[in-house]
Amino acid sequence: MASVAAFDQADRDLVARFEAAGQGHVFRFLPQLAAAEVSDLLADARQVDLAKLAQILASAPATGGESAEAGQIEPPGDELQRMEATEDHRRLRLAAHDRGLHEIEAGRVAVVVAAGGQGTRLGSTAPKGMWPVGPLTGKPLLAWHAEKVRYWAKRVGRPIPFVVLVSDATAQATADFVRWHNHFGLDPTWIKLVKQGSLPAVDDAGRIVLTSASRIALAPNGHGGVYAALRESRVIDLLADHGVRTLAYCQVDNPLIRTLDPLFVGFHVRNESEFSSKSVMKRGPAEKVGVFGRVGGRPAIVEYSELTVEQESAIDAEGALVFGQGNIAAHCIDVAFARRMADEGLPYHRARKKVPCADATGRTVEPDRPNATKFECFVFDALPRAARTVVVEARRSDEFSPIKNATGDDTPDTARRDLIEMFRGWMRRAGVTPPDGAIEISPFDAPDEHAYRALRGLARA
Ligand code: UD2
Repeated sequence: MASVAAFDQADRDLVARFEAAGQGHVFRFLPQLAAAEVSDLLADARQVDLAKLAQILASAPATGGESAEAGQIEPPGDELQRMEATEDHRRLRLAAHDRGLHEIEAGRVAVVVAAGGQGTRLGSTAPKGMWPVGPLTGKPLLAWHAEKVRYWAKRVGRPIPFVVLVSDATAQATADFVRWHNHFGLDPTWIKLVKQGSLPAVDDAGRIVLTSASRIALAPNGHGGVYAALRESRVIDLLADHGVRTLAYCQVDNPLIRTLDPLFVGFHVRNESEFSSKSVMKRGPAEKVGVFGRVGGRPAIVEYSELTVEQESAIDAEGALVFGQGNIAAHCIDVAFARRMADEGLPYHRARKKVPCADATGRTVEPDRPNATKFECFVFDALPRAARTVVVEARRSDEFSPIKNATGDDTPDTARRDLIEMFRGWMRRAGVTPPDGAIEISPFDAPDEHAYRALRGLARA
Protein backbone atom coordinates (compact mmCIF):
# COMPACT_ATOMS: atom_id res chain seq x y z
CA MET A 1 0.00 0.00 0.00
CA ALA A 2 2.87 2.31 0.75
CA SER A 3 3.85 2.08 -2.90
CA VAL A 4 0.34 3.07 -4.04
CA ALA A 5 0.41 5.99 -1.68
CA ALA A 6 3.67 6.99 -3.42
CA PHE A 7 1.77 7.47 -6.67
CA ASP A 8 2.39 10.86 -8.17
CA GLN A 9 -0.10 12.92 -10.13
CA ALA A 10 1.07 11.52 -13.47
CA ASP A 11 0.41 7.96 -12.22
CA ARG A 12 -3.05 8.93 -11.00
CA ASP A 13 -3.78 10.52 -14.38
CA LEU A 14 -2.65 7.34 -16.11
CA VAL A 15 -5.03 5.22 -14.04
CA ALA A 16 -7.83 7.72 -14.71
CA ARG A 17 -7.22 7.47 -18.46
CA PHE A 18 -7.51 3.67 -18.30
CA GLU A 19 -10.73 3.98 -16.30
CA ALA A 20 -12.18 6.46 -18.78
CA ALA A 21 -11.32 4.04 -21.62
CA GLY A 22 -13.14 1.18 -19.85
CA GLN A 23 -9.79 -0.52 -19.06
CA GLY A 24 -9.60 0.32 -15.35
CA HIS A 25 -9.57 -3.42 -14.46
CA VAL A 26 -5.86 -3.40 -15.38
CA PHE A 27 -5.22 -1.86 -11.95
CA ARG A 28 -7.52 -4.17 -9.99
CA PHE A 29 -4.70 -5.87 -8.08
CA LEU A 30 -2.94 -2.63 -7.23
CA PRO A 31 -3.58 -2.75 -3.46
CA GLN A 32 -1.87 -6.12 -3.15
CA LEU A 33 1.25 -5.33 -5.22
CA ALA A 34 4.77 -4.76 -3.90
CA ALA A 35 6.56 -1.54 -4.90
CA ALA A 36 8.56 -3.18 -7.72
CA GLU A 37 5.39 -4.74 -9.13
CA VAL A 38 3.61 -1.40 -9.11
CA SER A 39 6.49 0.04 -11.15
CA ASP A 40 6.25 -2.83 -13.64
CA LEU A 41 2.52 -2.34 -14.06
CA LEU A 42 2.86 1.41 -14.50
CA ALA A 43 5.68 0.92 -17.01
CA ASP A 44 3.54 -1.51 -19.02
CA ALA A 45 0.52 0.80 -18.82
CA ARG A 46 2.57 3.73 -20.11
CA GLN A 47 3.32 1.73 -23.23
CA VAL A 48 -0.34 1.25 -24.09
CA ASP A 49 -1.68 3.71 -26.62
CA LEU A 50 -5.33 3.69 -25.51
CA ALA A 51 -6.52 5.81 -28.43
CA LYS A 52 -4.84 3.49 -30.91
CA LEU A 53 -6.31 0.43 -29.17
CA ALA A 54 -9.82 1.93 -29.29
CA GLN A 55 -9.33 2.68 -32.99
CA ILE A 56 -8.14 -0.88 -33.70
CA LEU A 57 -11.02 -2.40 -31.74
CA ALA A 58 -13.45 -0.30 -33.73
CA SER A 59 -11.96 -1.32 -37.09
CA ALA A 60 -10.95 -4.91 -36.30
CA PRO A 61 -13.35 -6.21 -33.65
CA ALA A 62 -11.96 -8.73 -31.17
CA THR A 63 -14.03 -11.64 -32.48
CA GLY A 64 -15.58 -12.75 -35.78
CA GLY A 65 -15.26 -11.42 -39.32
CA GLU A 66 -12.37 -11.26 -41.74
CA SER A 67 -9.26 -9.12 -41.53
CA ALA A 68 -9.40 -5.49 -42.53
CA GLU A 69 -8.26 -5.77 -46.15
CA ALA A 70 -9.06 -9.34 -47.16
CA GLY A 71 -11.64 -9.73 -49.92
CA GLN A 72 -12.08 -11.43 -53.27
CA ILE A 73 -8.67 -12.73 -54.33
CA GLU A 74 -7.66 -13.17 -57.97
CA PRO A 75 -4.43 -14.54 -59.48
CA PRO A 76 -1.46 -12.17 -59.84
CA GLY A 77 -1.09 -10.16 -63.06
CA ASP A 78 1.87 -8.90 -65.07
CA GLU A 79 3.69 -7.64 -61.95
CA LEU A 80 4.98 -11.20 -61.61
CA GLN A 81 8.39 -11.83 -63.24
CA ARG A 82 8.58 -15.62 -63.56
CA MET A 83 11.98 -17.30 -63.95
CA GLU A 84 12.47 -18.17 -67.59
CA ALA A 85 15.32 -19.99 -69.26
CA THR A 86 15.23 -17.74 -72.35
CA GLU A 87 18.15 -15.64 -73.59
CA ASP A 88 15.98 -12.49 -73.39
CA HIS A 89 15.24 -13.17 -69.76
CA ARG A 90 18.91 -13.80 -69.01
CA ARG A 91 19.79 -10.45 -70.59
CA LEU A 92 17.05 -8.76 -68.58
CA ARG A 93 18.42 -10.26 -65.37
CA LEU A 94 21.97 -9.20 -66.18
CA ALA A 95 20.83 -5.65 -66.89
CA ALA A 96 18.86 -5.61 -63.64
CA HIS A 97 21.89 -6.90 -61.73
CA ASP A 98 24.14 -4.17 -63.13
CA ARG A 99 21.61 -1.47 -62.34
CA GLY A 100 21.18 -2.76 -58.80
CA LEU A 101 24.93 -2.90 -58.24
CA HIS A 102 25.16 0.70 -59.44
CA GLU A 103 22.52 1.73 -56.86
CA ILE A 104 24.47 -0.01 -54.08
CA GLU A 105 27.75 1.55 -55.22
CA ALA A 106 26.12 4.98 -55.22
CA GLY A 107 25.03 4.51 -51.57
CA ARG A 108 21.34 4.55 -52.41
CA VAL A 109 20.45 1.25 -50.68
CA ALA A 110 20.08 0.38 -46.98
CA VAL A 111 19.36 -3.06 -45.52
CA VAL A 112 16.53 -3.57 -43.04
CA VAL A 113 16.25 -6.89 -41.19
CA ALA A 114 13.11 -7.57 -39.14
CA ALA A 115 14.23 -9.20 -35.91
CA GLY A 116 11.47 -8.28 -33.48
CA GLY A 117 10.38 -11.86 -32.89
CA GLN A 118 11.54 -14.33 -30.27
CA GLY A 119 12.19 -17.99 -30.93
CA THR A 120 8.99 -18.88 -29.08
CA ARG A 121 8.01 -21.66 -31.50
CA LEU A 122 11.56 -23.00 -31.14
CA GLY A 123 11.17 -23.08 -27.37
CA SER A 124 13.48 -20.11 -26.81
CA THR A 125 12.80 -16.70 -25.31
CA ALA A 126 15.99 -15.24 -26.82
CA PRO A 127 15.69 -13.09 -29.97
CA LYS A 128 15.40 -15.22 -33.12
CA GLY A 129 18.48 -13.45 -34.46
CA MET A 130 20.62 -15.23 -31.86
CA TRP A 131 19.70 -18.68 -33.14
CA PRO A 132 22.84 -20.56 -34.33
CA VAL A 133 22.75 -21.27 -38.03
CA GLY A 134 26.24 -21.73 -39.51
CA PRO A 135 26.47 -25.48 -40.17
CA LEU A 136 30.05 -25.63 -38.84
CA THR A 137 30.55 -22.44 -36.87
CA GLY A 138 27.09 -22.10 -35.35
CA LYS A 139 27.21 -18.45 -36.43
CA PRO A 140 23.93 -16.82 -35.35
CA LEU A 141 21.24 -15.66 -37.78
CA LEU A 142 21.76 -11.93 -37.27
CA ALA A 143 25.52 -12.27 -37.78
CA TRP A 144 24.83 -14.37 -40.88
CA HIS A 145 22.84 -11.49 -42.44
CA ALA A 146 25.34 -8.88 -41.25
CA GLU A 147 28.22 -10.72 -42.92
CA LYS A 148 26.42 -10.63 -46.25
CA VAL A 149 26.08 -6.87 -45.85
CA ARG A 150 29.74 -6.66 -44.90
CA TYR A 151 30.66 -8.45 -48.12
CA TRP A 152 28.79 -5.85 -50.19
CA ALA A 153 30.17 -2.95 -48.16
CA LYS A 154 33.69 -4.21 -48.86
CA ARG A 155 32.88 -4.85 -52.51
CA VAL A 156 31.55 -1.33 -53.14
CA GLY A 157 34.04 0.33 -50.80
CA ARG A 158 31.55 2.20 -48.64
CA PRO A 159 29.44 1.46 -45.54
CA ILE A 160 25.94 0.13 -46.17
CA PRO A 161 23.39 1.10 -43.50
CA PHE A 162 22.24 -2.01 -41.61
CA VAL A 163 18.95 -1.37 -39.81
CA VAL A 164 17.64 -4.01 -37.40
CA LEU A 165 13.98 -3.92 -36.38
CA VAL A 166 13.70 -4.92 -32.72
CA SER A 167 10.83 -5.06 -30.26
CA ASP A 168 10.54 -4.64 -26.51
CA ALA A 169 11.15 -8.37 -26.30
CA THR A 170 14.41 -8.25 -28.30
CA ALA A 171 15.80 -4.70 -28.03
CA GLN A 172 18.19 -5.00 -25.08
CA ALA A 173 19.41 -8.50 -25.87
CA THR A 174 20.01 -7.54 -29.52
CA ALA A 175 21.91 -4.37 -28.58
CA ASP A 176 24.17 -6.40 -26.25
CA PHE A 177 24.58 -9.08 -28.87
CA VAL A 178 25.63 -6.58 -31.55
CA ARG A 179 28.22 -5.12 -29.16
CA TRP A 180 29.58 -8.53 -28.11
CA HIS A 181 29.97 -9.40 -31.78
CA ASN A 182 31.95 -6.25 -32.36
CA HIS A 183 29.26 -4.91 -34.68
CA PHE A 184 29.88 -7.92 -36.94
CA GLY A 185 32.79 -6.04 -38.45
CA LEU A 186 30.46 -3.38 -39.87
CA ASP A 187 30.91 0.35 -39.38
CA PRO A 188 29.16 0.89 -35.98
CA THR A 189 27.83 4.29 -37.10
CA TRP A 190 25.77 2.55 -39.73
CA ILE A 191 24.15 -0.12 -37.57
CA LYS A 192 20.80 1.20 -36.38
CA LEU A 193 18.45 -0.65 -34.05
CA VAL A 194 14.93 0.68 -34.41
CA LYS A 195 12.21 -0.41 -31.99
CA GLN A 196 8.72 -1.31 -33.12
CA GLY A 197 5.69 -0.62 -30.94
CA SER A 198 3.73 -3.01 -28.73
CA LEU A 199 0.02 -3.63 -28.36
CA PRO A 200 -1.89 -5.35 -25.56
CA ALA A 201 -3.80 -8.60 -26.09
CA VAL A 202 -7.53 -8.30 -25.35
CA ASP A 203 -10.23 -10.74 -24.25
CA ASP A 204 -13.50 -11.34 -26.13
CA ALA A 205 -15.00 -8.22 -24.59
CA GLY A 206 -12.08 -6.08 -25.80
CA ARG A 207 -10.62 -5.78 -22.28
CA ILE A 208 -6.83 -5.67 -21.93
CA VAL A 209 -5.44 -8.99 -20.63
CA LEU A 210 -3.15 -9.13 -17.60
CA THR A 211 -0.58 -11.95 -17.68
CA SER A 212 -0.15 -11.63 -13.92
CA ALA A 213 -1.35 -9.26 -11.23
CA SER A 214 1.30 -6.75 -12.27
CA ARG A 215 1.98 -7.29 -15.98
CA ILE A 216 0.00 -6.42 -19.08
CA ALA A 217 0.01 -8.93 -21.96
CA LEU A 218 1.95 -6.77 -24.42
CA ALA A 219 3.17 -8.08 -27.78
CA PRO A 220 5.04 -6.53 -30.74
CA ASN A 221 2.71 -4.83 -33.24
CA GLY A 222 3.83 -6.99 -36.19
CA HIS A 223 6.59 -6.42 -38.74
CA GLY A 224 4.33 -3.79 -40.34
CA GLY A 225 5.44 -1.72 -37.35
CA VAL A 226 8.69 -1.16 -39.26
CA TYR A 227 7.34 1.92 -41.04
CA ALA A 228 6.37 3.78 -37.86
CA ALA A 229 9.56 2.60 -36.13
CA LEU A 230 11.72 4.04 -38.93
CA ARG A 231 9.85 7.32 -38.78
CA GLU A 232 9.73 7.66 -34.99
CA SER A 233 13.42 6.83 -34.58
CA ARG A 234 14.12 9.37 -37.35
CA VAL A 235 16.33 6.77 -38.97
CA ILE A 236 14.35 7.21 -42.15
CA ASP A 237 15.30 10.91 -42.18
CA LEU A 238 18.94 10.04 -41.62
CA LEU A 239 18.90 7.54 -44.48
CA ALA A 240 17.11 9.93 -46.83
CA ASP A 241 19.53 12.73 -45.93
CA HIS A 242 22.39 10.44 -46.92
CA GLY A 243 20.82 9.70 -50.29
CA VAL A 244 19.27 6.30 -49.55
CA ARG A 245 16.29 5.63 -51.82
CA THR A 246 15.70 1.90 -51.42
CA LEU A 247 15.25 -0.23 -48.30
CA ALA A 248 16.24 -3.84 -48.93
CA TYR A 249 14.01 -5.56 -46.35
CA CYS A 250 14.09 -9.16 -45.19
CA GLN A 251 13.26 -11.21 -42.10
CA VAL A 252 15.92 -12.61 -39.83
CA ASP A 253 14.57 -16.17 -39.78
CA ASN A 254 15.66 -17.10 -43.33
CA PRO A 255 19.43 -17.76 -43.56
CA LEU A 256 19.34 -18.49 -47.30
CA ILE A 257 17.97 -15.11 -48.38
CA ARG A 258 20.20 -12.75 -50.32
CA THR A 259 20.09 -10.07 -47.65
CA LEU A 260 21.24 -7.62 -50.30
CA ASP A 261 20.66 -8.65 -53.91
CA PRO A 262 21.71 -6.35 -56.77
CA LEU A 263 19.42 -8.18 -59.18
CA PHE A 264 16.36 -7.57 -57.01
CA VAL A 265 17.31 -3.95 -56.34
CA GLY A 266 17.80 -3.53 -60.09
CA PHE A 267 14.35 -4.89 -60.99
CA HIS A 268 12.86 -2.60 -58.34
CA VAL A 269 14.59 0.54 -59.55
CA ARG A 270 14.24 -0.14 -63.29
CA ASN A 271 10.50 -0.61 -62.80
CA GLU A 272 10.26 2.56 -60.72
CA SER A 273 8.54 0.34 -58.21
CA GLU A 274 7.49 1.58 -54.78
CA PHE A 275 7.24 -1.86 -53.17
CA SER A 276 8.77 -4.99 -54.70
CA SER A 277 8.79 -8.59 -53.58
CA LYS A 278 10.43 -11.94 -54.18
CA SER A 279 8.40 -15.10 -54.52
CA VAL A 280 9.03 -18.84 -54.70
CA MET A 281 6.80 -21.65 -55.95
CA LYS A 282 4.88 -23.06 -53.01
CA ARG A 283 5.85 -26.58 -51.91
CA GLY A 284 2.18 -27.49 -51.99
CA PRO A 285 -1.24 -26.05 -51.14
CA ALA A 286 -0.78 -26.31 -47.38
CA GLU A 287 2.59 -24.54 -47.08
CA LYS A 288 2.30 -21.75 -44.54
CA VAL A 289 3.38 -18.78 -46.63
CA GLY A 290 1.43 -15.77 -47.80
CA VAL A 291 0.59 -15.84 -51.52
CA PHE A 292 0.67 -13.27 -54.29
CA GLY A 293 -2.62 -12.35 -55.92
CA ARG A 294 -4.85 -9.40 -56.55
CA VAL A 295 -7.42 -8.10 -54.12
CA GLY A 296 -9.93 -5.55 -55.37
CA GLY A 297 -7.88 -5.42 -58.59
CA ARG A 298 -4.70 -4.36 -56.73
CA PRO A 299 -1.58 -6.56 -56.34
CA ALA A 300 -1.57 -7.98 -52.81
CA ILE A 301 -0.13 -10.66 -50.56
CA VAL A 302 -2.76 -12.68 -48.79
CA GLU A 303 -1.68 -14.35 -45.57
CA TYR A 304 -2.07 -18.16 -45.48
CA SER A 305 -4.41 -18.03 -42.52
CA GLU A 306 -6.77 -15.84 -44.53
CA LEU A 307 -7.10 -18.17 -47.56
CA THR A 308 -9.91 -20.71 -47.73
CA VAL A 309 -9.02 -24.37 -48.36
CA GLU A 310 -10.58 -24.04 -51.86
CA GLN A 311 -8.43 -20.99 -52.65
CA GLU A 312 -5.33 -22.70 -51.29
CA SER A 313 -5.74 -25.74 -53.54
CA ALA A 314 -7.26 -24.12 -56.67
CA ILE A 315 -5.53 -25.41 -59.85
CA ASP A 316 -5.23 -23.61 -63.21
CA ALA A 317 -5.55 -25.09 -66.73
CA GLU A 318 -1.89 -26.25 -66.66
CA GLY A 319 -2.41 -28.03 -63.35
CA ALA A 320 -0.41 -25.47 -61.35
CA LEU A 321 -1.63 -23.85 -58.13
CA VAL A 322 -3.51 -20.63 -58.94
CA PHE A 323 -2.06 -19.07 -55.79
CA GLY A 324 1.25 -20.89 -56.08
CA GLN A 325 3.69 -18.00 -55.67
CA GLY A 326 4.65 -17.81 -52.01
CA ASN A 327 5.88 -14.73 -50.17
CA ILE A 328 9.42 -15.15 -48.83
CA ALA A 329 9.31 -11.80 -47.05
CA ALA A 330 12.04 -10.09 -49.08
CA HIS A 331 11.02 -6.64 -50.28
CA CYS A 332 12.56 -3.56 -51.81
CA ILE A 333 10.76 -0.52 -50.47
CA ASP A 334 11.08 3.01 -51.79
CA VAL A 335 12.04 5.37 -48.95
CA ALA A 336 9.41 8.02 -49.76
CA PHE A 337 6.78 5.27 -49.98
CA ALA A 338 7.86 3.87 -46.58
CA ARG A 339 7.41 7.32 -45.10
CA ARG A 340 3.94 7.54 -46.60
CA MET A 341 3.03 4.15 -45.08
CA ALA A 342 4.21 5.38 -41.67
CA ASP A 343 1.92 8.39 -42.00
CA GLU A 344 -1.09 6.52 -43.34
CA GLY A 345 -0.83 3.45 -41.08
CA LEU A 346 -1.69 -0.13 -42.03
CA PRO A 347 -4.68 -2.30 -41.18
CA TYR A 348 -4.49 -4.63 -38.18
CA HIS A 349 -4.90 -8.38 -38.39
CA ARG A 350 -6.27 -10.35 -35.50
CA ALA A 351 -4.84 -13.61 -34.19
CA ARG A 352 -6.48 -15.73 -31.52
CA LYS A 353 -3.78 -16.96 -29.14
CA LYS A 354 -3.34 -18.80 -25.87
CA VAL A 355 -2.18 -15.98 -23.61
CA PRO A 356 -1.29 -16.72 -19.96
CA CYS A 357 -3.60 -14.61 -17.82
CA ALA A 358 -4.27 -13.61 -14.23
CA ASP A 359 -7.20 -15.39 -12.54
CA ALA A 360 -9.57 -13.74 -10.04
CA THR A 361 -6.86 -13.84 -7.36
CA GLY A 362 -4.08 -12.50 -9.59
CA ARG A 363 -2.39 -15.89 -10.04
CA THR A 364 -1.17 -16.67 -13.59
CA VAL A 365 -2.96 -19.50 -15.36
CA GLU A 366 -1.99 -21.13 -18.67
CA PRO A 367 -5.10 -21.43 -20.84
CA ASP A 368 -5.67 -24.70 -22.70
CA ARG A 369 -7.32 -22.99 -25.68
CA PRO A 370 -7.07 -19.57 -27.33
CA ASN A 371 -8.43 -17.02 -24.89
CA ALA A 372 -7.26 -13.69 -26.27
CA THR A 373 -6.71 -11.70 -29.45
CA LYS A 374 -3.45 -10.13 -30.51
CA PHE A 375 -3.23 -7.45 -33.17
CA GLU A 376 -0.48 -7.17 -35.75
CA CYS A 377 0.12 -5.27 -38.95
CA PHE A 378 2.08 -6.79 -41.79
CA VAL A 379 4.84 -5.12 -43.80
CA PHE A 380 3.33 -6.41 -47.04
CA ASP A 381 -0.05 -4.76 -46.49
CA ALA A 382 1.62 -1.73 -48.04
CA LEU A 383 1.71 -3.52 -51.40
CA PRO A 384 -1.81 -2.65 -52.64
CA ARG A 385 -1.01 1.02 -52.04
CA ALA A 386 2.09 1.04 -54.23
CA ALA A 387 1.60 2.87 -57.53
CA ARG A 388 4.05 0.44 -59.15
CA THR A 389 5.29 -2.97 -58.09
CA VAL A 390 7.28 -5.94 -59.31
CA VAL A 391 7.44 -9.50 -58.01
CA VAL A 392 10.63 -11.38 -58.89
CA GLU A 393 10.48 -15.16 -58.74
CA ALA A 394 13.44 -16.76 -56.95
CA ARG A 395 14.66 -20.35 -56.69
CA ARG A 396 13.69 -21.84 -53.35
CA SER A 397 16.95 -23.81 -53.05
CA ASP A 398 18.89 -20.52 -53.36
CA GLU A 399 16.79 -18.23 -51.23
CA PHE A 400 14.24 -19.74 -48.88
CA SER A 401 14.49 -22.05 -45.90
CA PRO A 402 13.16 -20.21 -42.87
CA ILE A 403 13.52 -21.36 -39.30
CA LYS A 404 10.05 -21.30 -37.79
CA ASN A 405 9.30 -24.51 -35.89
CA ALA A 406 11.01 -26.91 -33.52
CA THR A 407 9.73 -29.95 -35.45
CA GLY A 408 8.13 -30.68 -38.84
CA ASP A 409 8.69 -28.21 -41.70
CA ASP A 410 10.94 -25.14 -41.53
CA THR A 411 13.06 -26.19 -38.57
CA PRO A 412 16.71 -25.53 -37.62
CA ASP A 413 17.51 -28.96 -39.11
CA THR A 414 15.84 -28.29 -42.48
CA ALA A 415 17.55 -24.88 -42.76
CA ARG A 416 20.93 -26.47 -41.98
CA ARG A 417 20.29 -29.20 -44.55
CA ASP A 418 19.27 -26.64 -47.19
CA LEU A 419 22.26 -24.39 -46.48
CA ILE A 420 24.66 -27.32 -46.86
CA GLU A 421 22.87 -28.44 -50.04
CA MET A 422 23.09 -24.91 -51.45
CA PHE A 423 26.85 -24.74 -50.78
CA ARG A 424 27.30 -28.18 -52.38
CA GLY A 425 25.46 -26.96 -55.48
CA TRP A 426 27.73 -23.90 -55.74
CA MET A 427 30.80 -26.10 -55.44
CA ARG A 428 29.67 -28.74 -57.92
CA ARG A 429 28.73 -26.15 -60.54
CA ALA A 430 32.14 -24.56 -60.02
CA GLY A 431 33.79 -27.92 -60.72
CA VAL A 432 34.76 -28.55 -57.09
CA THR A 433 33.89 -31.84 -55.41
CA PRO A 434 32.32 -31.05 -52.05
CA PRO A 435 33.66 -32.98 -49.06
CA ASP A 436 31.37 -35.35 -47.16
CA GLY A 437 29.44 -34.06 -44.20
CA ALA A 438 28.67 -30.53 -43.14
CA ILE A 439 30.20 -27.62 -45.03
CA GLU A 440 29.95 -23.88 -44.60
CA ILE A 441 30.94 -21.01 -46.87
CA SER A 442 31.29 -17.80 -44.93
CA PRO A 443 28.69 -15.22 -46.07
CA PHE A 444 31.45 -12.62 -45.85
CA ASP A 445 33.53 -14.51 -48.42
CA ALA A 446 30.61 -15.37 -50.69
CA PRO A 447 27.02 -14.35 -49.92
CA ASP A 448 25.73 -15.96 -53.13
CA GLU A 449 26.75 -18.22 -55.98
CA HIS A 450 28.03 -15.39 -58.23
CA ALA A 451 30.34 -14.26 -55.46
CA TYR A 452 31.49 -17.84 -54.87
CA ARG A 453 32.34 -18.25 -58.55
CA ALA A 454 34.18 -14.93 -58.54
CA LEU A 455 36.13 -16.11 -55.48
CA ARG A 456 37.28 -19.12 -57.50
CA GLY A 457 38.14 -16.97 -60.50
CA LEU A 458 35.20 -18.24 -62.58
CA ALA A 459 32.77 -16.30 -64.77
CA ARG A 460 29.09 -15.91 -63.80
CA ALA A 461 26.98 -19.04 -64.30
C1 UD2 B 1 5.66 -15.01 -42.40
C2 UD2 B 1 4.64 -14.42 -43.37
C3 UD2 B 1 4.29 -15.37 -44.44
C4 UD2 B 1 5.53 -15.82 -45.16
C5 UD2 B 1 6.60 -16.28 -44.18
C6 UD2 B 1 7.93 -16.42 -44.87
C7 UD2 B 1 3.57 -12.91 -41.95
C8 UD2 B 1 2.39 -12.51 -41.21
N1 UD2 B 1 3.53 -14.01 -42.59
O1 UD2 B 1 5.03 -16.01 -41.70
O2 UD2 B 1 3.41 -14.76 -45.38
O3 UD2 B 1 5.96 -14.80 -45.92
O4 UD2 B 1 6.80 -15.42 -43.10
O5 UD2 B 1 8.91 -16.78 -43.94
O6 UD2 B 1 4.56 -12.23 -42.02
N2 UD2 B 1 8.82 -10.12 -36.85
C9 UD2 B 1 9.16 -8.90 -36.31
N3 UD2 B 1 8.23 -8.24 -35.57
C10 UD2 B 1 6.97 -8.72 -35.37
C11 UD2 B 1 6.65 -9.98 -35.92
C12 UD2 B 1 7.60 -10.66 -36.66
O7 UD2 B 1 10.28 -8.41 -36.47
O8 UD2 B 1 6.18 -8.07 -34.70
C13 UD2 B 1 9.84 -10.86 -37.61
C14 UD2 B 1 10.26 -12.09 -36.84
O9 UD2 B 1 11.45 -11.86 -36.13
C15 UD2 B 1 10.46 -13.11 -37.93
C16 UD2 B 1 9.61 -12.64 -39.10
O10 UD2 B 1 9.24 -11.31 -38.82
O11 UD2 B 1 11.77 -13.12 -38.38
C17 UD2 B 1 8.42 -13.54 -39.43
O12 UD2 B 1 7.49 -13.51 -38.43
P1 UD2 B 1 6.55 -14.74 -38.14
O13 UD2 B 1 7.41 -15.92 -37.88
O14 UD2 B 1 5.58 -14.33 -37.13
O15 UD2 B 1 5.78 -14.93 -39.53
P2 UD2 B 1 5.16 -16.25 -40.14
O16 UD2 B 1 6.06 -17.39 -39.98
O17 UD2 B 1 3.78 -16.42 -39.63
